[in-house]
Amino acid sequence: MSEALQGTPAADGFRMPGEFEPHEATWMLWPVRGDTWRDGAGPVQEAFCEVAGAIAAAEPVRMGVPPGQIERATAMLPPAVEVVEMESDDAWMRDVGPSIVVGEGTRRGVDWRFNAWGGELGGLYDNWEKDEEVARQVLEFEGMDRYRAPLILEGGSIHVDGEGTCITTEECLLNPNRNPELDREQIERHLQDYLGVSKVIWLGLGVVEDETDGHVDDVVFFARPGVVGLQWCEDESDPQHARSVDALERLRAARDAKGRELEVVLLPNPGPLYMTEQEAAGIEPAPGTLPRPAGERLAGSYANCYLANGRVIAPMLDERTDDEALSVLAELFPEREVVPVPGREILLGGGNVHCITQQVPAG
Ligand code: KQY
Repeated sequence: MSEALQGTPAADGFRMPGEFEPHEATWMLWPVRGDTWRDGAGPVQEAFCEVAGAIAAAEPVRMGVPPGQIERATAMLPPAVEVVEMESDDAWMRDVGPSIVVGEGTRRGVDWRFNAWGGELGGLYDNWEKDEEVARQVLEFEGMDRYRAPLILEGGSIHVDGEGTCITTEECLLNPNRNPELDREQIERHLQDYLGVSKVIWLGLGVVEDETDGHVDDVVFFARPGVVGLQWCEDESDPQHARSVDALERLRAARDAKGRELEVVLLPNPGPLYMTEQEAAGIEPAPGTLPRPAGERLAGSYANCYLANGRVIAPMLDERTDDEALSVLAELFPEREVVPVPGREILLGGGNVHCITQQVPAG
């Protein structure tokens, strides 16, 4: 196992690029858990193949697959997707993969600590040993040196603009189930040190019933420096409305690291969406993992899209709002092709396209 570097990315002159900057590749993990995914994970594997294919048309995709699934994954995935043997506890590469930072002529990775979204205080499964090893293995595969960050953090809880700004939520990063020994200032300091940012914009709550405790990647994303897309709930009777209003007010009041105001583009809110009886019946409950009962509200969001080279991979979630979401994204990204992919099966596991991908920025 490779030794972690001493020091921090910021002190060594590294920064995390925005997702909208050019990529060398994208990493994903193959879903298998019957207590997260219904019907033995078959339907969601199809959905992962569609996402992987949509990205692979634009840049290389590497899929981490456990040994017992190599044959099946290879048969199902588009041939352009590289299958890499890798164990994981579930399939959320955004959260368990490395945040890759770039410096003068080289790239390195940040390997965050992980506790399955809350450990003993609301974590989603009780054993995450394999997930803890994913970032290191990805970085070894890429031949990149590794910083081991002292912070428990999932990649879906931060977004950066590559020019010194990070957006996150208080609900997640200040949650006592992540880093209870650290206060807001200390957490900001770690974000500065490990992401190479100088400004942190704090939103309040994430989306309603988000099992990750309010990941920012279901709320907002940087389309480019100075411009964000925000999930916006118009319906005042929906508890999501007050959260959207608060997020909009905070974003409008904020200045980024370069002192700019943010332009905020509003995306529609799908649903509200709920787990159906039929979907819930296909999930095999297991002790020590989050139950996924029928009737539960799902944390659907078009903000959980992924920016691949020249493309926006957008989850389709609700036929009442999908077209509007696609037109807003097309207007927001005139230089990219907006590619719709089926989002429902991935949403049943608690996340979406952004949560299952992790970019390797170009060198
Ligand atoms: O980055 C994300 N928002 C990840 C969602 C993880 C869901 C775990 N079941």
